[in-house]
Amino acid sequence: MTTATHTTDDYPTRHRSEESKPRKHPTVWGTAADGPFDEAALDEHERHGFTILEDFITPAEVETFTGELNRLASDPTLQGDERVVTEKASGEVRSVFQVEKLSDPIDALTRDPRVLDRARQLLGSDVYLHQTRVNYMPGFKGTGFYWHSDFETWHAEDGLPAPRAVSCSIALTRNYPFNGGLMVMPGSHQTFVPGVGETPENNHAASLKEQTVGVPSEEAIADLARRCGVDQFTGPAGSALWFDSNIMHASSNNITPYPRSNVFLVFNSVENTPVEPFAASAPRPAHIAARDFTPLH
Ligand code: 6CS
Ligand code: FE
Repeated sequence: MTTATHTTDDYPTRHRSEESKPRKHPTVWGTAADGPFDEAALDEHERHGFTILEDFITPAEVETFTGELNRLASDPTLQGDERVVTEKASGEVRSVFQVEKLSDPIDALTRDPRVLDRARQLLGSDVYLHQTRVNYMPGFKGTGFYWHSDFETWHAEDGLPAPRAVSCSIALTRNYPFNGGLMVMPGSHQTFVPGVGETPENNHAASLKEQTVGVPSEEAIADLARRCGVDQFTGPAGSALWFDSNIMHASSNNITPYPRSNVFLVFNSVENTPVEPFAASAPRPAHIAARDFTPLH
């Protein structure tokens, strides 16, 4: 592991402390001169912790990526593959991780200037993929994701020192308020909320199906909701949500006939590579937490 560029007491973690702490790092590390976001957009992103861009990819690209998701979900050679996570109850495909290694079109998307230039600008450096996944959120039986901060997990279980990572979620189906559209608490990324409880061995085997460890207390969620409110990422297929690694977010179950399928690309700064996990006894597997820090070009 590389040496930490940040001290270990920047963010308390799980069993050591349940007390929320103010964020100690910027949200936006670059400037308007570094990429496509202008100054106003960067200010908004710093303040709210997320940015929604409609028509981010074309309808033809939506069709291509949808075809890739359907191919991955039905590929018999991926049955039982550790990168495929199924729904606890229905057994339907819930997520597929490390998709850039399973789909050339998605691999090309991670290097597309529309995506890569924005990730570099927000993180103020070269970037690599910490994690990629597609979430299917199938109709009728798609189960949601309880309130959490991604960074809390990526700090505690993957060893990321600081919240210098950003996710780009691209909608491949219309995201409605009622089919599991991602809820975010605007501004909540400025507060670090440690998860509650010890981290079991191989927690990811359960947490990627239903996260119960590493989630904040109901008091912390209620306090953040009181201070920040709740907003929601809705919009047509082709829209993109850029969200800070530490923003509190969640999605509800989907009992409608309309799937909510998104591609998630998680970029981490090459100056924020993982050290030893801050709570788990061992790092998670490479298909969830990349070990290849080669900058994307
Ligand atoms: O543990 C993780 O890395 C994953 N879990 C959630 C609920 N969101 C981020 C990520 O996909
Ligand atoms: Fe998440």
